[in-house]
Amino acid sequence: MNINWFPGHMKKTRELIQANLKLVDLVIELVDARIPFSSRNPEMQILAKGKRRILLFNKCDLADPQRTKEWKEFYEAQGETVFLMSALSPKDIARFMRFMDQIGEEQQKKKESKGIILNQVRAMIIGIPNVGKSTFINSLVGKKSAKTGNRPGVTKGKQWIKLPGRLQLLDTPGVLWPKFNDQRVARHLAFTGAIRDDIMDTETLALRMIERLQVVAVNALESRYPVDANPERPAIEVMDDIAKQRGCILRGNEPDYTRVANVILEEYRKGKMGRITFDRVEEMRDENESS
Ligand SMILES: Nc1nc2c(ncn2[C@@H]2O[C@H](COP(=O)(O)OP(=O)(O)O)[C@@H](O)[C@H]2O)c(=O)[nH]1
Ligand SMILES: [Mg+2]
Repeated sequence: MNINWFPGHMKKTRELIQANLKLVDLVIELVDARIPFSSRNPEMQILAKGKRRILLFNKCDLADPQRTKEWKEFYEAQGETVFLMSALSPKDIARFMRFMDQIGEEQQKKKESKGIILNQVRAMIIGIPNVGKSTFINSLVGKKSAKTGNRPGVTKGKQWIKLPGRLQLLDTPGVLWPKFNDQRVARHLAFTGAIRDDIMDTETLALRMIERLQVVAVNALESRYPVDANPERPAIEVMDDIAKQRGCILRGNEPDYTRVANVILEEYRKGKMGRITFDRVEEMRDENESS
């Protein structure tokens, strides 16, 4: 299975992000905690050069906490500021707001030392499709904030959301295109639903996902269905067993691959298999070193 997907608007997107970057002090880059490597567009680091950046791991409620910790340490060792959360958790949103107050104060102190008074910190949110940008913005907006509307000196049509404290947020997030030279990254994006299913063969995708789950989450697979998901077993046998388990059977007793594939993909994406992370620090680190 080869996943090739090149959005036509890449250049335009890049230009839009660059224009918006000029308006902000801070970039909040969202990644999916289940794929903290695959959901990150490396071009972001180049685009946002010189800006204060926060790397926000979203959907932590769906990710394996141990793997999340490893990825956090991995990025922190590279000098990134990492914040872990779920955009659906009001507690996490409150914690994020307190964190932003801290960042606001830091930024202010930096500017004060240069003789500039900073009343506000302007931020923009960036991330690939489906990472939770809109959900996050909606959760932040809640009741306590209001849109400030157009402001003089700001590109026409830009809306700022005033949050408690010093933070102002650009209401339109920057949508990054996913980046994949590598088929593993592409598959991990597809497993989590970051790439639309209809651009590839769902049955093959589910089969690849089983293969990966046999490595990263064999227990989850075995207790969900239950099947023998021993990594030594061919994924297709595991898939056949799941089809039987779920009654996804066609006339003539053949497995209904289309149906079982949808069951598997949907149950993973809804978190019904448990908290599973596909990206592994040790693998991605090896890849970085070999490239
Ligand atoms: N479990 C979970 N789901 C989330 C979280 N954040 C967003 N989602 C879901 O992910 C999907 C995509 O979110 P959306 O905000 O539309 O992503 P966007 O394309 O980046 O704006 C939606 O179904 C959200 O409900 C999260 O932290 N945890
Ligand atoms: Mg959105």
